[in-house]
Amino acid sequence: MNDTPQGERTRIAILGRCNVGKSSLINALAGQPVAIVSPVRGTTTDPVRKAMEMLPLGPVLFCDTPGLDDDGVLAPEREERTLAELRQADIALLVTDAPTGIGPHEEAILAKVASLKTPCVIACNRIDETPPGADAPFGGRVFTPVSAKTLEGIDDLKRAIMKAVPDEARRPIASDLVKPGDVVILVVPIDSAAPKGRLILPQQQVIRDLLDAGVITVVARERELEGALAALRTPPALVITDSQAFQVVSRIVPEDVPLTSFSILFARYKGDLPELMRGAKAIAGLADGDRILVAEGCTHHRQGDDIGTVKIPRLLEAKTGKRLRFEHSAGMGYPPDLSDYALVVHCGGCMLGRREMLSRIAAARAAGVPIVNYGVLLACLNGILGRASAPLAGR
Ligand SMILES: Nc1nc2c(ncn2[C@@H]2O[C@H](COP(=O)(O)OP(=O)(O)OP(=O)(O)O)[C@@H](O)[C@H]2O)c(=O)[nH]1
Ligand SMILES: [Mg+2]
Repeated sequence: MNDTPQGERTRIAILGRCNVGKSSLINALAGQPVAIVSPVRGTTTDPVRKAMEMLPLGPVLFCDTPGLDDDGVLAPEREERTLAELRQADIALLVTDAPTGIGPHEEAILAKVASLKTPCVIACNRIDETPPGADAPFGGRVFTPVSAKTLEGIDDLKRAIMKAVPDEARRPIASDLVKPGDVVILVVPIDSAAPKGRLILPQQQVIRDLLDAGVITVVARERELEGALAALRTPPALVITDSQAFQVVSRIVPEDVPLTSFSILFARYKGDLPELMRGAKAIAGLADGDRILVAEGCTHHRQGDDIGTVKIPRLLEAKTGKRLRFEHSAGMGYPPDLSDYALVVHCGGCMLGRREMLSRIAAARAAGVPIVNYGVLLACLNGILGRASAPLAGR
């Protein structure tokens, strides 16, 4: 259960004045002490993330943020970090109390949340001390009365959060490409790179997505693919393969059967596939000395033939025949100014939420810089992008 990567979790940013009970509410929602609580104002000094399972919503990532102080100001760098969390959040949870309701600080937060178009849930905490009367200053806004101390209203707050989760956060991965009752074949090579005794997360997610939609899923290695096709009375509605096996699979699957890859499905699920495909077209126009940004969403341990620092630069130079200048960014260190780059190559973003991926893609577009991700770039360089993206055209 703790294996869900951050990028797959519904992100909830908790905002509000100092000492209003934000950290206490996270603990109450989690049912365990995960955040530090104290009567000292300004206890939470930096955003703190906590992953948890909130049934029936599933995996969520709470981000506790420092409160605005009495003047409504934060040290600029702290404010920037809080805003960065808010930009990534699927939902904002604004915490206040009955005496204050929606005061100037809350208004300022709501204005920011509204400008980001983030759904917002308002909690009125400390109802054990001050229950909100009919005249509580909430300006007609809907709020959930709670007490992080007595836990009154916590279940209502969970329901309110659940209702606010945008449909966008529950996007299909492959199920919208087929109909209930259709048969889909997944081609999963079992080689030395496959983890022992299990499937990798994207494969599990696709199977779950198809099962939820009533789609019949057949899983086979590439060696058994011909047998799987022969065993079906009618051709499958779709074949999804690991990209590594695409060439082999492409020769086996008849031309009139739609074929795509896990990476292309996830490029769409996570980002903006048409924009990433436009980005791939820019590869052909690269020139000597062009600056290329290779951006990754996490700071993982790099192995000898690391994809971002070794494989992709090598492949791009080999395919274009140009001397390119590569620069790298990791984690949240995505450069604010992209305008000097000829191309941005981004990782699949498994540690980033879709909102963050889309905002990175939008930043590149705004700077007039083409952007592509690993999956689409590799599909393009291997000459399979056309067939692999055809089943997703217009979706
Ligand atoms: N009576 C009562 N006290 C509460 C409630 N929620 C929080 N508190 C208390 O209020 C104080 C501040 O709570 P925190 O959860 O640390 O508040 P915070 O908003 O995270 O504060 P900062 O991190 O400083 O911004 C603590 O002493 C809590 O025990 C509540 O519902 N009722
Ligand atoms: Mg706190």
